[in-house]
Amino acid sequence: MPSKRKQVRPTTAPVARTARGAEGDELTTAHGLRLSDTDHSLKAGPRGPSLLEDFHLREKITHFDHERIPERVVHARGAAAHGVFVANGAAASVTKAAFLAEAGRETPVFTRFSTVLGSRGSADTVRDVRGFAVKFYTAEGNVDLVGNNMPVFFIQDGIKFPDVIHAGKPHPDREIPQAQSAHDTFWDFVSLHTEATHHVLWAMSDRGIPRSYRTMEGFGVHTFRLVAADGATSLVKFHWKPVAGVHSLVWEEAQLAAGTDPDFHRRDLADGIDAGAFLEYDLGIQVLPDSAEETFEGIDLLDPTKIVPEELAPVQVIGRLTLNRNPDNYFAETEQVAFHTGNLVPGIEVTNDPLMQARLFSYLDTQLTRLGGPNFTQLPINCPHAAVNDNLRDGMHQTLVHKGQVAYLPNGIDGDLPRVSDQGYVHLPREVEGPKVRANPVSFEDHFSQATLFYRSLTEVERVHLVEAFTFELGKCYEQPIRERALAQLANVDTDLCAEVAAGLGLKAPKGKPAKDVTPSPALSIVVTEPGPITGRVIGVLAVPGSDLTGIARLRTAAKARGAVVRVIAPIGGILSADGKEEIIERTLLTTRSIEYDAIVLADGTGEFKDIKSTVLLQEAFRHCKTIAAWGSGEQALLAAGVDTTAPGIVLAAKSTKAFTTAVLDAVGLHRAWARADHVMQS
Ligand code: HDE
Repeated sequence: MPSKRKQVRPTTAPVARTARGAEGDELTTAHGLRLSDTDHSLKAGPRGPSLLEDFHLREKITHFDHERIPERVVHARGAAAHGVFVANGAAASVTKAAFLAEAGRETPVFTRFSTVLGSRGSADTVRDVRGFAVKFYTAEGNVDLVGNNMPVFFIQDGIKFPDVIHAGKPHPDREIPQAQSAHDTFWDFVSLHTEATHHVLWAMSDRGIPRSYRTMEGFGVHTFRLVAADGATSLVKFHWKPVAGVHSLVWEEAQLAAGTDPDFHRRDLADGIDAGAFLEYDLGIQVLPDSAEETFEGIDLLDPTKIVPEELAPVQVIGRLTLNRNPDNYFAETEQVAFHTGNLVPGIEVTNDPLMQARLFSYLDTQLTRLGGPNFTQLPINCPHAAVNDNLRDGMHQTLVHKGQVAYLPNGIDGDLPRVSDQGYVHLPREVEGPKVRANPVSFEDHFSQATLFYRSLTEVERVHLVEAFTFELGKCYEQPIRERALAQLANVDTDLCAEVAAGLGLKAPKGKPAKDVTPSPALSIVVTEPGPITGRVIGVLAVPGSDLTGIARLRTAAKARGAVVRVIAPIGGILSADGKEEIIERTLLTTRSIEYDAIVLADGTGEFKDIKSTVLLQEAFRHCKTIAAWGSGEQALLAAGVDTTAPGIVLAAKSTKAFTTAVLDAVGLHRAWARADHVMQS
């Protein structure tokens, strides 16, 4: 007997939708009444008061008054993209979840990147953790991998989350500073709460200021349990590895960008996708044996302040994520997407990591307030692509018109449908025992050894950045005892690190007991020595009337072939033309800053040109160790701007040739000429 149960969407108006999603071309009220005027309120005479009777005025203003929903408590500032995940089959031995295991299976995804501390309108490039949340619309239901760009977290137990967030958010009395950790309450908390040490080192490292979402790693943070088809289980850590490599900004650049282009990361994401330079990440897993102790090489896998170094357990790639479509509407998609760590399918389970356990409660709970009730799964961006057949009914914003009489089980009226499935999610039976306590395992007490491991795994230039970041942040604190406590914490990480930060603050370095036998993990460093992909990178070419337009076109073609773009910068706007060729001027010295470019190239013809703004542009690019290049008379302009053309990362040529463009693009592929950092300090 066919089921009488049906879930149908409300009948849509019998009018075709236009490209912008509207029904027809005529303006109507929300109730479909066509309007003849939307610019004048109904008044008692042209100079008279407005009339309460004006239903259009009231509807228009009332709807406007309610346009905002509560922003996310954390991760309010975000940007997102649609894409696809394609599994390569390598996970088949460890999980029965088809979207991960089946070679070639394509799963649509929606990925939202975010900062943690700032409000929705805050700047993208602040020093902070980045969220990396992926919703997989699998055939078995939605799976959310709600990760960050750092593999560890500030706290070991979710009950501390309100504490760390309250400490990091602006001070409650004046609501400053916005989207910053460089303030007293943050450092007060993390210096007292030493389990945050490892994470604080990550946040103060270059990972806290990514170049773009494209060049950012992602981590599941917690250990998950995968279940294979034969029931065998493994403990795993998830990693997203960006195909474009891991790269960051430098701090001064991040600060400049926060002012000149607060949308730096979301613009880069959207522009890249529009230009066909899609974002790509490999999904990898570290597979660790599922033992009773839940440890690996002495590392407690339930402790979210610990990593498993890749040298001990290699990351095995199980598929690739490609982000290839921008959202059509920020609010409907990016703002309304609702992630939940409990969205799982058979083959993936959570572990007893006490941070993860609290998250399993929090995400569903927060959506009820943020999205105004329990029916947010019906919003298009949250709708599973699998069939939904629940007995959940009514509630705010119910958009389904459920039919029939039955919304319960068991039932005799509707054939006892919907029935439970033999393919359904079964929690793996596992023993749970122990006294009821508010306590952590003893192994959670090691708060420093992995912070030491992280610091000692960095290259010299990364260590310098880390020291500068600590010195900057602590230098912004007003309370001396907080600085001193933070130094005491660093003394237990590394003596040199502590001494250098102390020197920068003008304080005496305290003594500590840093771990001695730490084996560095080179995989933690992000400095590259071979040119990598330059997809999505931006090369600014400074040109003037009379510049060599053929050379610019050659660079553009070569850059485009490698997924990068060239933007022409000139003193004033318009079009440059010579010998029948034209170049549109995309930026003028008034509308640009160095932060927009990964490299700045001076075209032949700029030799006599000198302007304080171009000098600043070049000086900043020089200080930030970006590629600087010139051909022909461009070299003269470089010298006139005070650029040391003998420094590393400066590419010069008499003419624009293929070899020159290749050298420029390869230099961009190194991300930065870090060897120049010494010249910068001396100059
Ligand atoms: Fe979240 N987190 N979180 N978090 N989190 C939220 O959920 C929470 C944690 C992460 O783009 C909220 O929908 C608790 C770790 C991302 O929409 C909220 C704890 C990691 C996003 C919440 C944590 C994350 C969130 C706010 C400690 C990395 C943005 C709005 C137990 C593995 C998702 C929302 C998006 C968002 C709670 C810790 C990642 C309040 C209680 C660890 C990427 O539910």
